[in-house]
This record gives sequence, structure tokens and C-alpha cells, in this order.
Amino acid sequence: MEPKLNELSEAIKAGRRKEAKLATEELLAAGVAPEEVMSALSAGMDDVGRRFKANEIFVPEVLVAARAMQTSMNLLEPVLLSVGSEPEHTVVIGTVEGDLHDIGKNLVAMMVKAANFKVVDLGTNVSPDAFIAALREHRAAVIGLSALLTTTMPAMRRTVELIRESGVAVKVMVGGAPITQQFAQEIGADGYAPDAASAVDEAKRLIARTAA
Ligand code: B12
Repeated sequence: MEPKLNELSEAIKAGRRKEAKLATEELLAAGVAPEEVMSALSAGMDDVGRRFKANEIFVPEVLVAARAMQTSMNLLEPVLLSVGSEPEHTVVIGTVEGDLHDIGKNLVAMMVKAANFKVVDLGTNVSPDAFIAALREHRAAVIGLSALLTTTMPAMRRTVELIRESGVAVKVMVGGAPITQQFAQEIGADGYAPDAASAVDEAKRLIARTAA
């Protein structure tokens, strides 16, 4: 199935939605693990990121690639979720105020859901108040904050501060391309993960720590 996986990566890079959909359907029908399909999607999107950074492509190309990726992710989600029993813990997730990037956050949400957590996804450009209201409403064990812009890193810091001030007991996990372990520590977050797979491990680690 290697060629089909490559075909999927290529379809994402070129933003060919129908092709991406078809390749995803074929891979899933052939019994390829959804995690493997997801890696092919990420590889395609990584390349898009690199070329955007190098000014080889521009916003419209990035958007069509993102849309193709979302189409595939919609097909993957039910497969990832078909295992698993009643979720025990809730994770609230969202992109911080001022930031509209959601591809990485969506990947994290999907992987966390697949690991049998209930996920409340607040979307992008989420104010600290909206995060805090959702934490109260859903009694979340963990909150995941995403930021992709250096200019929205202060909003992440502020969100963590306000969560702490609100007195809500929750473990805060942060991530996004400009975020580092050091920044996470600096702003008083409980955890950091560099990618969607390690975000799942990190959420589990934080919950185990709460229980201990
Ligand atoms: C796609 C994209 C866009 C799309 C977003 C579409 C969407 N629906 O998300 C569009 C075109 C809209 C966009 C707009 C802008 N963008 Co943009 N964008 C990107 C791009 C190319 C890819 C980001 C991406 O999706 N990567 C793929 C995903 C899978 O990776 P990821 O997000 O890093 O997520 C992974 C990890 O970080 C982690 N993770 C992510 N979130 C979380 C959360 C938690 C809790 C955890 C644990 C982990 C975690 O796990 C994820 C999965 O493995 C990056 C370049 C890059 N290489 O990063 C620029 C980039 C982020 N954008 C950039 C800029 C400047 C902008 C704009 C200001 C451009 C403009 N002039 O208009 C606007 C800002 C809009 C706004 N207010 O937010 C800059 C930021 C520079 C900086 N230092 O701040 C970048 C780095 C490009 C560059 N110039 O180098 N962008």
C-alpha cells in the first residue's frame, strides 16, 4: 500500500481533494491502519508548510491543501473512533485568541478522541473566558491550547494565567509550531507535546499525575 500512501501525500500537497478522498477510501478499505494514513496526510502537509515558508507557494495553495487534508480527516475520524468504550475523561481544546490555524489542533483533537477521551473542540480564536466557561461546563481533566503564531504566544500565556486565577482545577497542555518545552514551563503550563501522537501520551501522563 506504500504507493497509495504516497499518492495520498501527493494529493494533499497539490490540494487535489477528490484524489485525496479516493486514496483515503481505498487505503481504509484495504485495511491500512488509520494512524498510517494519518502519517501520509501529515507528510503532505509538512511539505506544504515548508514550501509556504520558502515563499514557493502562497495562502490559496495552502488553503486548498488544508481542505483536502480535512476531507481525508473526516473519513478517518469514524474509523479511529470505532474502537473504545465510554470515555472517562474530557479534554477541552482550542486555538488561542487571535490565531486561526487549526490543522494541527484538529489532528491533536482527533488522536486524543481516538485514545478514548471525550473532546470538546472550541475551534479557533478562542478567548480565555470561553476556555474557562467550557472547562467549568464540561469538568475537563485536561485543556489543550494551540498557537501557531509567535504573535499569539502572549495570548497563550494570558489564557494560562486566567485559568489559574479562575481556580478551575485542570491540567494545561500546550503545543503548536512555535511552542517549546521551555516556553510551556515559563508560562506555567503543566505539559507540552511537539506532535499529535505525543499529545495523547502527555494527556495520559497529566491525568495519571492528577490521580496519584
Ligand atoms: C496552513 C497555514 C496557514 C493557513 C491556516 C489554515 C488552517 N485552517 O489552519 C492560513 C493560510 C489561513 C494561514 C494564515 C496565516 N498564517 Co499561517 N501557516 C500555515 C502553515 C503553512 C502550516 C501550519 C500547519 O497547519 N501545519 C501542519 C500541522 C499538522 O502542524 P502544526 O500546526 O505545527 O501542529 C502539530 C504540532 O505543532 C502539534 N500541535 C499543534 N497544536 C497543538 C496543541 C496542543 C495542545 C499540543 C499538545 C500539540 C499541538 O501537533 C500538531 C500535529 O502533529 C504554517 C507554516 C508551518 N510550517 O508551520 C504557516 C505559519 C504558521 N503562518 C504564518 C503566518 C505569518 C500567517 C499569517 C499571519 C499570514 C498572513 N500574512 O495573512 C496568517 C495568520 C492568520 C491568523 N490570524 O491566524 C507563519 C507564522 C510566523 C510566526 N513566526 O509567527 C508561518 C510559520 C509561515 C511562515 N511565514 O513561516 N496560515
